Amino acid sequence: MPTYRSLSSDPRQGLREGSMMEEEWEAEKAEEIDYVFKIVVIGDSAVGKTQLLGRFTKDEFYFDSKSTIGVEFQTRTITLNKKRIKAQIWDTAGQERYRAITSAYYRGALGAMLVYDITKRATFDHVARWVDELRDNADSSIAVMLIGNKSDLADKRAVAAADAVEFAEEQGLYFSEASAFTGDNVEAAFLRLLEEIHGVVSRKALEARRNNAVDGGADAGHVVSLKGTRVEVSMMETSAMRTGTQCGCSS
Ligand SMILES: Nc1nc2c(ncn2[C@@H]2O[C@H](COP(=O)(O)OP(=O)(O)O)[C@@H](O)[C@H]2O)c(=O)[nH]1
Ligand SMILES: [Mg+2]
Repeated sequence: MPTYRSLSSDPRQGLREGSMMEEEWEAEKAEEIDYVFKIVVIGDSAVGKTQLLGRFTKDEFYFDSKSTIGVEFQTRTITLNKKRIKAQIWDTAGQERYRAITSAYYRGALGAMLVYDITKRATFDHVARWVDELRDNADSSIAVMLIGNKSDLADKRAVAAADAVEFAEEQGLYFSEASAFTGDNVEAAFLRLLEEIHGVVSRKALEARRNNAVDGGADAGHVVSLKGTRVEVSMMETSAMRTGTQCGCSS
């Protein structure tokens, strides 16, 4: 059992290592969390993954950020469709070297933010590799949002939004440009991803209930675990495509 620590500002900060799962569970019950959705942030080094995470979870941008600040994940709880959803967002913490990320990082992830830097062409050229990495390591139903970060540096743009749109369409990804620096589109992109995950998980839970009803098992009609991280999702029905460069998320 890995002993990950979170620097999130929630009451579980400072958990004793090893007993985290149990205490998290208690805290989640107290907070009445309906789902915990694990999201991984991936992409080349220095594209702004850590800053995007900071922007979404704390509405902060760290001017003195080091390339690695050693935080494995951060959380933020939001209400979506009347459900309390805790986004547990994992950071690569400097392991972006090709194939250096272990499969444990991807385990149980329901969503991925795949980030490139619009001012660095190579980071976009490597996106296909990251998609392969996801296909090899993550659940096939994982919802993926491609993010062209640093949209505030439009004068240094090296990747046309149209190229990213085309790639996203081919690969069945959602797409948005964003800026961790200004905050532009960051919230919208994360909320869009969380909505997609919620859709997948809800459909999956419904299916499981139907199957139970058909089987007439003792559990018929019983709602399967609503813990997002524990719901097994093996099918992706969502294929709605983003075609604009702006995230069309409704919040
Ligand atoms: N102008 C601008 N700089 C950014 C943005 N996001 C991150 N950066 C900068 O890019 C560098 C790498 O960011 P970081 O989040 O550490 O990248 P990571 O390696 O992908 O986690 C840092 O100097 C950040 O301040 C952004 O949206 N706009
Ligand atoms: Mg980082």
